[in-house]
Amino acid sequence: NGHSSFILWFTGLSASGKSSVANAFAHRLFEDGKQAFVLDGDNVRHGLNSDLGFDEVSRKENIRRIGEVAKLFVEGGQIVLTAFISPYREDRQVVRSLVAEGEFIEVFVQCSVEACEKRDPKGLYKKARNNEIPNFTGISAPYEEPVNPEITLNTEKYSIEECAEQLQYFLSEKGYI
Ligand code: GGZ
Repeated sequence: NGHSSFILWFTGLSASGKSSVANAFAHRLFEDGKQAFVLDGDNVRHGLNSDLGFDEVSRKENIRRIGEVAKLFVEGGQIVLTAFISPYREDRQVVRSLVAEGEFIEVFVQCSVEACEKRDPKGLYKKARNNEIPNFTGISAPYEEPVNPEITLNTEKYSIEECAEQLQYFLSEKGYI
């Protein structure tokens, strides 16, 4: 469909697997000789957005800035993958509207709160249950599921590699890669 640079916008709960699938897919692109860049909490929340917390206003600003950065990547001809909870539908819609039609691909990383809480790789759900972390997504702050994501990847049913494979298949079917 003519788009060689685009945003793969992963959205989902903490511990749903957003960064893992994004990195697995970026690796596949690299092996196909395609350059891609992953933006996630590790390289954005500790740097550019280190002034932001997790209240609603901060999350909106977090997503707004990431959207603008992602747009710059697209203008620079890159494939950019973003892995942030991005819990508000409206904020994801704002990012979608920053780029041309077809250049924003919403990837819903689906996984129930129960399963994420069971994984709890950083012990954050436990802390949230003990009221040690306020406004925790899925526990004490909302997550608005996408209504019409371009693709849904279910990490409860499928492995990280299977999800990366499903994404690869989808994008090649649609002519993106
Ligand atoms: C949700 C939180 C919170 C709260 C810290 N709620 O599993 P992680 O650790 O590595 O991913 C989560 C990350 C979420 O940051 P995002 O920038 O993706 O969020 S948003 O898009 O909503 O702005 C989690 C950690 O930060 N974390 N406190 N209260 N996740």
